[in-house]
Amino acid sequence: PLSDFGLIGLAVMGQNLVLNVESRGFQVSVFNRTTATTDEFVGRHPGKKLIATHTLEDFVQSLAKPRKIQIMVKAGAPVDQVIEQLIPLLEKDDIVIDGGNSLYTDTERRDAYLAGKGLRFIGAGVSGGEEGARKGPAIMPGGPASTWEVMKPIFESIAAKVDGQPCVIHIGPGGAGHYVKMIHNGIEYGDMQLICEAYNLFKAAGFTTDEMAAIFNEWNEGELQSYLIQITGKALEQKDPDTGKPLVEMILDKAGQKGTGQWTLINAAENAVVISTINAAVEARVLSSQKKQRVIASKQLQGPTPDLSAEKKALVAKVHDALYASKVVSYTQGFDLIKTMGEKRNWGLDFGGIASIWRGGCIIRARFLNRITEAYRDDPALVNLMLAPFFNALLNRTQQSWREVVALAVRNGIPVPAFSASLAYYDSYRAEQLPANLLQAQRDFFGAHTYERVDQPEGKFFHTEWPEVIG
Ligand code: NBP
Repeated sequence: PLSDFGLIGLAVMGQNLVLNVESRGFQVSVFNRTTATTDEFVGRHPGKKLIATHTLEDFVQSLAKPRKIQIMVKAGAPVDQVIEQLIPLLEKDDIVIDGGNSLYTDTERRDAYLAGKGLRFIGAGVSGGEEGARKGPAIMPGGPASTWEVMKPIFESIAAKVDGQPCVIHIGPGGAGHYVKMIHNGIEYGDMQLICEAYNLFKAAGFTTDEMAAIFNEWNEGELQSYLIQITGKALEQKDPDTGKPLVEMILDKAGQKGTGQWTLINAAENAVVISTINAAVEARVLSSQKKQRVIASKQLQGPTPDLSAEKKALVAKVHDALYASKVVSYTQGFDLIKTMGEKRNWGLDFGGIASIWRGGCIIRARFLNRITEAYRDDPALVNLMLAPFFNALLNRTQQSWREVVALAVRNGIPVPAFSASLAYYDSYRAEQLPANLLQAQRDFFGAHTYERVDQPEGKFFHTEWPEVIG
């Protein structure tokens, strides 16, 4: 019989997705540029409903119509190359799905291009890494609603399930799915950095790695319950087989990145949306990668000798609050960006739905996402997540500890870029008065940019003839 689904690109993600789809009762045809990989993969799974193909022609011919073909190759030019090779082999209404981490503007371009050829296209963000792909990822598909309806049974059956709900919804048209996946990755950067800052403070306060593992394991039982907290506890427990030391202490402090965090920053800048927590997280990775410079600077640039020993006992609860509050700020900013772009592009996004599909399968899955869903269900027009009753109360409850943690870190010369950027956002957002009055004076001074007055209606602009400055 002909296959229900086809997948091109049998690397980590592709192989695991194929096994997932097959396990839900579908027959899957597979193709990989390097055909030995195809044979090796299918050979490793005897008895499964997998069809190995060695040419794209055979691959396409092995699929039931309308064909459903998911591309799972390296993002960028390889996706275009595969699409070009497929086009002459496909027929009207066949569906091509790009499940890689494609830039949403590439997805918009491909969507329009394929539509012009009578083909249907879905750009779907897939999160969850290897394990998610195999057992159930969160899927963020973008494209025409009518195409989503065709793909829905397969996507819903392979997605992660939380409270019986599949972690997939139709995000919106065109690039909306890949866009939301990009923001998901930005938020993931923020979550990871916040956890690392907590770890760094605990380390400076003299906690052993095992003690820290116990803290994160305990946090994972409470409000902060999340996949990233869970794996942090497990990672801290891991011992290096060669030295017997905690493995994390043997890992070089140089972080890599693949670009989705930077894409998020660029998009935020284009839309004038503040995402300072994610920004701090991306920049923290950049500075971490400059290890050689940091080693030199550590011998020249002075700071205090950290001494957090007196704070050790109280620190755990305070850092917990600082982490939670900062995380709320990070999601507030992420959703602000999603909302801004969604409105600009008329994507008709369901913010509560987006938070709810992130509860399972994906890297940022967390208990507290339920609260975001509730906030948007209660008030779909919510302007800023921090003002939703639950988060408002949470921030009021945690802000004192949060400040104490940031102050302690600053006094001890311990960098907490994401904690402090989040707090600065909180304090700026809640400030009735900011010093931008002086800023407007400066702008009017040197550039005659004009200003509004506190005693005059909004939208009325004034200019002052400032004194001339010489020299
Ligand atoms: P990679 O991103 O490492 O891509 C490897 C695959 O791309 C191989 O099948 C390779 O074929 C194929 N490929 C390349 Br490279 N250039 C090609 C070309 N010009 N034509 C045809 N095939 C080509 O694989 P991955 O890590 O499984 O990720 C796949 C996608 O999923 C990426 O977009 C990634 O960003 C995204 N993603 C990954 C993860 C993760 O945890 N790894 C999570 C979420 C999303 P070959 O075998 O012949 O070299």
